[in-house]
Amino acid sequence: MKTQVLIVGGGPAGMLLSQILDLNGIDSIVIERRSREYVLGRIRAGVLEEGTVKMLRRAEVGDRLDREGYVHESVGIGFDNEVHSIDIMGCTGGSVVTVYGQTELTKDLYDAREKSGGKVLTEVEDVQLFDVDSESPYVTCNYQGEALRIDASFVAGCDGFHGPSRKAIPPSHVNEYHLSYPYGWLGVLSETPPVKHEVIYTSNDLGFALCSMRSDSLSRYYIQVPSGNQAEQWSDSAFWGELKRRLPEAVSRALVTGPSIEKSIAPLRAFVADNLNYGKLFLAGDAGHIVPPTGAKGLNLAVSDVYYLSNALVDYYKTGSEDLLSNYSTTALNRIWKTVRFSLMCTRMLHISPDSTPFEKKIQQAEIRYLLSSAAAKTTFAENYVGLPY
Ligand code: RFL
Ligand code: PHB
Repeated sequence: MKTQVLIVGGGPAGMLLSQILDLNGIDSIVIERRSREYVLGRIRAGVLEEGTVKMLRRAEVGDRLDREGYVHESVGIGFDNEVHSIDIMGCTGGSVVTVYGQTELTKDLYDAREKSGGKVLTEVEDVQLFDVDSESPYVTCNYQGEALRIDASFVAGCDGFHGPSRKAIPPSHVNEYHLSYPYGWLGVLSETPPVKHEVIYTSNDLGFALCSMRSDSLSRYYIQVPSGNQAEQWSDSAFWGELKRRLPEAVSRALVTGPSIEKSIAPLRAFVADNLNYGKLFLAGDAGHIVPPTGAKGLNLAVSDVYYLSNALVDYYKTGSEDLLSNYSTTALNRIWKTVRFSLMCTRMLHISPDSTPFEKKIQQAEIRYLLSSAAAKTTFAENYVGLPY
């Protein structure tokens, strides 16, 4: 098989890239390790930046999002037994975020690719990348029991943190930066109405808690738990009890609980591969970086990477110029590092770290009080939360 752009990974980054390339007359093949059902069943992100929404509309997959997504003009910070609202729309002069599940967004992308006859091969095994630093890169894999070779002009590595693409860059060509936290997020999805039409990030001495939603009848909640905890250790009643203890009392009282329909633990960590390009290989999304979920940036960063990469590929095929492609890594990393900074800042400000000193705890509280009392600090927070421009 042969294509212009071979895309490894059919998550949001890979599928969005393939959709935008198609709209610009560029041929691509997506190869995905999992089944479509598996990919669409992964409960993950929920908060979309304004730039992400614009990109999805530009990719002609914004209709359902515009109909069903929930526009949020503010975000809540639970602190000192109260919810303090930050008016993100007012602070930014009109920007908002949209709550729309990653599962829905990915479904829209799979449906759009299917409708236009896109080549998306799922349940592909043993993907290996070859000669990515030459003019003729290719990938081999097993598909439906047969060995397959796909030749391409470019390879887009959109295969998440554990995929093979990043490993095709020799260690001498990339610096990797890692940070891990001694805690994770235990997340529960439940068929209950959201406690408030606002995402609430709560800091409490017992640990961080987050109230979010997917629809009027579907809620998503998280609590900070120590690393090493397993989701099975947490019964539904233990989860709800702990969540209620951490939320401001008025929120706890209003919380409607019910059986969990999904429960999982995500470890918190940050990672950046400080070079997203090697020869004809370009990394985008979680393949190149991971942020802790505080601030809701992972999926949004995947989309801004795709913005830069798709522009560069379209420009190459329209004009023959490789300028944008050569600058892709530097351009994307500029925004990535600033967004990692914000995610780390939110994580540090809102979580209880088992090894923080009493002095550090006081500073952490002062940081939250400063945020809630300063118009300048709120504006800085809001500007990052709605997404830095690209
Ligand atoms: P994905 O979604 O991991 O997709 C990569 C795809 O590559 C496939 N793959 C392979 N395919 C072929 N061959 C191989 N050898 C392969 N190995 C892997 C995988 O099966 C997969 O389908 O990466 P992508 O596309 O870069 O998208 C990134 C986002 O999924 C991720 O950043 C977000 O989910 C992070 N995230 C959040 N981001 C936000 O912007 N807002 C949020 O509110 C938010 N909340 C979250 C989150 C992530 C979480 N977890 C579980 C880590 C909440 C949580 C709990
Ligand atoms: C979610 O709705 O899953 C969500 C919301 C905000 C975050 C992370 C996840 O920061």
